[in-house]
Amino acid sequence: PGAIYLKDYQEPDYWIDKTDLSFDLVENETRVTARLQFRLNQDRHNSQLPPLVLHGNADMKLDLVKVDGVELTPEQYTLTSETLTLPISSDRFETEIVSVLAPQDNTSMEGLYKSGGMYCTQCEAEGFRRITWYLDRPDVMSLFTTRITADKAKYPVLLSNGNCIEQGETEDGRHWKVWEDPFKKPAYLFALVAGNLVSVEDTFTTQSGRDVTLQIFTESHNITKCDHAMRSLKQSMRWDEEVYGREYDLDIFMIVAVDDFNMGAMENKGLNIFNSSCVLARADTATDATFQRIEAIVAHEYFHNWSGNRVTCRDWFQLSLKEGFTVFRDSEFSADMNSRTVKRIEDVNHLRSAQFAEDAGPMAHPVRPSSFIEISNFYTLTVYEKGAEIVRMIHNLVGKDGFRKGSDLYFERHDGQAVTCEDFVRAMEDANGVDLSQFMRWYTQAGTPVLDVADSYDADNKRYVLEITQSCPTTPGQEEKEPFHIPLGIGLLSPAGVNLPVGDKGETTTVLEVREASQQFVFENMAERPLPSLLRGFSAPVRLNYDYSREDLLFLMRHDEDGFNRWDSCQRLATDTILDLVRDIQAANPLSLDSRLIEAWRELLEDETADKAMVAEMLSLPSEQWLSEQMAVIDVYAIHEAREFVRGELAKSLSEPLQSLYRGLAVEKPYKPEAEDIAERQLKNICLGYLTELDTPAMLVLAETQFNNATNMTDQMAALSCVVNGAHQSALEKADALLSAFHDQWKGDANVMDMWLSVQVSGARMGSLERVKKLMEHPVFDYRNPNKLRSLIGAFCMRNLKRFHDLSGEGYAFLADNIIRLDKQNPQIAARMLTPLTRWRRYDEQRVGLMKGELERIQANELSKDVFEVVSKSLA
Ligand code: BAL
Ligand code: ZN
Repeated sequence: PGAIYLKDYQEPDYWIDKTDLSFDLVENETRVTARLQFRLNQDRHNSQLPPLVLHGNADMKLDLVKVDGVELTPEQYTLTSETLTLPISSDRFETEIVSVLAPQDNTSMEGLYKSGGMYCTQCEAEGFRRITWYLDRPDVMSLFTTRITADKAKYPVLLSNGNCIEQGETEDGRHWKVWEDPFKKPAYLFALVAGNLVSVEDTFTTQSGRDVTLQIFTESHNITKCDHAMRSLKQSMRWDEEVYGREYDLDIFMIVAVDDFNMGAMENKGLNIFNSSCVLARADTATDATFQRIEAIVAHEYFHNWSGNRVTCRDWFQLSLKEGFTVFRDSEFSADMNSRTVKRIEDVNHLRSAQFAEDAGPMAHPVRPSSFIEISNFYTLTVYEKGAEIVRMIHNLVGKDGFRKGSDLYFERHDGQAVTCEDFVRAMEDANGVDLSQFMRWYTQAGTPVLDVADSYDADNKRYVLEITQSCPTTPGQEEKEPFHIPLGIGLLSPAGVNLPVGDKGETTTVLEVREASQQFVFENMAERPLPSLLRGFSAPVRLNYDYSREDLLFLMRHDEDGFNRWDSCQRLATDTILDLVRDIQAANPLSLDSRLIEAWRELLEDETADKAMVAEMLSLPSEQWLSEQMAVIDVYAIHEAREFVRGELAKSLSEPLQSLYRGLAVEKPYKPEAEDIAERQLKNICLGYLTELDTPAMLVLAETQFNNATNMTDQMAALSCVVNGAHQSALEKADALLSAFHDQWKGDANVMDMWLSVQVSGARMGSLERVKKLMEHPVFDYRNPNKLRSLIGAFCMRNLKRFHDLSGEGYAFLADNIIRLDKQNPQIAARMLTPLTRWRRYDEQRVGLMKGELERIQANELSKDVFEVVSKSLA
């Protein structure tokens, strides 16, 4: 398969003004009749009429083609596996095309397919071409009408985008509905659902006083799990009005929960389709993390109505135009609903441990890629999370009010259009009178920039100087990098711990604009040598090196006014300590834990006035993924051993304060998914995690009691996880007993069973490959369901690093076998699950050989474009 390039972008030859679809849903055979009104794109062609080349897919059968009412014979058109080409003789014409589909056999979960007993669709990015032949590209925006006919008893609910304008019944037990979407949209936003569903309903009154009906549809046994999503939806709608001035534009907004879904959710106009794991929650079935994820994803999909649907992408290279902006929007929403600093810590933690790895691997690509083979492979952390960081940097550069002026101009200027990342940045420039031309490099250059910071102090002249050098590692296809425009938030602390004035108006934080490869920033009138607090709030997605001593880090943990940097200093302290131990393990030295880490943890545990959410974040050790990123050659076993050693030593040394904090927090109260309560549960369960590292029956009883008495899933799952992951030899039996009890309690709940699968394979103690293989035979596992694949195979290969990277190579062979099998069923998921093998160059020689061997074994198969692209780029 070949690549397509951004530089080759051309407008389409024709526009589609109207799209009129009719679905006849019949078991085993669905007929789709598409009547399309075309108009020549005069900007590209004045007189000559090019043939019409429509996108399609080999899985569809073509039953009929008419142009302006005249049926074409097969000699008159050209049909390939990917296109249908029709001769054209007029600059305005209408086509009628009938395609025949087999949704029940569609396991790719792109286009129209069946999930459980219902029909549903997923069209982004290029799924619509599996429903009918079409100009399936986001710059072709059309008005859609959709008629759905199906058996009334089996599919009482028939949904599509927009408003239902007609409905009726036929004599043979079937019924039909016609939906009309008054807004032009690209085909990727089309959606259809037909099923036996129930709904919860609410209303929202917009700022201009219009009433909007809100509905969440689900299978009847899940109807009690929709309240949190509904509350989140209403909060999102209000927030978008208040913060961005954006009002909802249809009379009805629908969300449908489906069990089989490749992504988290999809923002189809007026009819969002959600993976059930991202919408259903009840206190006893979902953890705090799930509640928060639902709040964020409901908001994200809702916000797309403006950032994505009203203003969409010209082409798929611009994906971050809608995704980066919308992730930024949902992240700010979550920050406003919960703790801003904690949200920032969570986002940055994710970015640094996973996106930085992507940026350093063979699939590294700019936030706006310049080429791709399969666009599905570019729904990445780089496009989403780093894309959001770019938008955040603009926000930091132009300020809150400037950003609002820019977004107002962007929405006003481009409403109803398909545009580019330049258009977004230009609106920000024009509204604020700033020049962001150098800043645009963030969209075009891949790789994580590195800032090396050195400082000097001239006591005679009371002058302090920060010397900043930037560089960016090479990435595939990009040897040379030009300097980035980097907003660097900083503060300076006096030796007494005072945050000194550094800004023009005496502010204690200032943003330095780094633009050169090497640049100096001078601070006058510094009575004493200060300690810098650098990259405050993680003001740019870079790696920052400054030679902090451990005393410096402890000092910043205590005195830095920037909450994010207090946490980051704590992380650096733990990272440095663990990496020292890794070196000791490699040198076969005896291990002993730096007492400064113990004392820092003690201080955190004993500080009764501290913000609990912050303490919980600070007590969480850096992940094995993040630690791996710090090593030139990743030593999986040593990282695991060192981190476990630190957990064990902290638990031993701090057993008393841990127990006392735990007991203080273990008070029964009604469950509320609100920031303060979430922080208390999180801190309590972190203490329990450390305590179950102690190989004592009493601590096991503590966890077991919590498991048995829990009235919410957060506490029950945390207790289970502590026993499973903290399980010393003596506790393994107990862990199995709890897993079995949990299974019996929750086996009827698919989303809870996903957690049950993950918890027992993501930690090294219980998560053997044998267990994974055995669970694949368990009745709750379903190879066709992406959530089950992610929860079992994904969790083992991505999180259980010690077992996956076992030197026998069995983990690698297991993943490769499954990629080969899965590629025939669901290429998107197969390509995504391949990620751990793509990092093969980062390991020791033996693992390099084993991982590369498995990639080559995969490559020897006939592959989808999705897997082909990832494998071939990984081996290049
Ligand atoms: N557009 C795909 C799902 C999402 O990012 O909202
Ligand atoms: Zn999105």
